[in-house]
Order: sequence, then structure tokens, then C-alpha cells
Amino acid sequence: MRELYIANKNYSSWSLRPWLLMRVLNIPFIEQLVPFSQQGNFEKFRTFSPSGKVPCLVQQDVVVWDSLAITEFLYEHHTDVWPKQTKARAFARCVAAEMHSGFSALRNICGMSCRHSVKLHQISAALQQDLDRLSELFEQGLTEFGGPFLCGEAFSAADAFFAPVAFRMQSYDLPFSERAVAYLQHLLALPAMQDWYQQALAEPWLDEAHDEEISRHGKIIADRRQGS
Ligand SMILES: N[C@@H](CCC(=O)N[C@@H](CS)C(=O)NCC(=O)O)C(=O)O
Repeated sequence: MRELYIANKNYSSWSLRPWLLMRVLNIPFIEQLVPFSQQGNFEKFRTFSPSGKVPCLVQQDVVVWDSLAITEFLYEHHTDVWPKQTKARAFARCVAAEMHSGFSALRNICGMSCRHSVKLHQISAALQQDLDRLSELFEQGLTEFGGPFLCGEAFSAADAFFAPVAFRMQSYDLPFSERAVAYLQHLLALPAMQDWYQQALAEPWLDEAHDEEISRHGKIIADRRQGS
């Protein structure tokens, strides 16, 4: 059985992608959650992941240690990972790659933390540019392929790659276009997204570095962590 190594559900946006993809597409896996530690993660994560990062998929003697590589590896045996139609599949791959290598303002300013609500100190020009581009590409996908998912009727890896954006929208109340908000809310309502969210709220671990980063960019107005 394949094992998926991930970190804290509250914070680990990269872990969410393959986890959600496999959950929604019913691709069996054993979850191995290794929480972030204050002392640094590199040596700990290096025991299973050559890059010292998560997510990492292990299937017998095959190790795949990057969320996009995991997606392509899964596609070899599960063709519903990417859309069936050529044009939709090309679009899905482009936007997933764009998310994988871009949107640095969104990533740096709005770190994923499912349990928090945050009022940003400001929306910088760079962040606004990322938000505008996201609204644009969501609207393009929804218009061309008919929704409710980004590339048509079926959930695909493209949606998995934007799932962390949905949690960020929820936490930071980000100003997307109306159709973009509706799409991201559709992702948030998926049972697997709700499971991830509830498990994130129930996690006992806090990560000071992540929390400090969030406080640098905004004021924390709610913490939904269970027991807090
Ligand atoms: N490009 C990688 C990025 C993975 C990544 O940055 N993972 C973060 C967790 S969300 C990590 O492992 N960080 C460990 C650390 O910063 O010490 C992927 O897509 O898998």
C-alpha cells in the first residue's frame, strides 16, 4: 500500500494537494502525518523524503517527493487525475504548474492556517496582482469548461492545487471576484475538505514560526483550534 507523508493539516498547504486528490478520487493510501518541529524539520523529514520536505509518497521502493511529481506519478495509473479532454487537460496542467511555481506574494503574506481568521494590515500591490490573476484563471476555467470544478464537471488535480487558496480565502477574507468566490466555496464544501479542516482544528501542535509569520502580516481575530 502506498503511504503519503504529510505535515500538520493546519499549516501544510503543499501536503493538502495530494491528500485531497487521493481522497476525492478514492485512490487508497495510508496517511503518515509527521508534525513540524520547532528545532527544524530537515533531518526529521529526510528520514523519508530526499528533499527534507513534505508531501512525499512512498510506494514499495518508489519514492516521489514533490506534489506535482506525485500528481503525475498517480496519473500513470489513475487517468481521472487530469481531465479527459485534451484542451481541459492542457489548461489544468498549465494552471497547476502556475500555482506550483508562482503566486509568491499570496504564499508569503497569507500563510495557510486553517484555524485562524486574520485581518491583513494591507493588501499590497503584489498580493492584489496575485488575487486578480487567480480570479481571472478561475473564471477562464469555469467559462470554458462549464464548472462547477475548474476543468468541468469532474474534480481533477487542478482543483487540488487550488484547495489551499480556498482555505486562505476563508482565513484572510480575500477579495476575489464573485465567480471565483463561488468556486472556492464549492471546494471548501467538499466532504474531504471538511475532514481536513476538522482534523486541522483538532491538532494539538502549534508552530510558533508559522504563527509569528501570520502575525507579521495581519491581526489574528479568531482562533478556532479545539480547546483554545
Ligand atoms: N515543491 C514542493 C514544496 C514542498 C514544501 O515546501 N513543503 C513544506 C511543507 S508545506 C516543507 O516540507 N517544509 C519543511 C520546512 O520548511 O522545514 C512540493 O510541491 O511538494
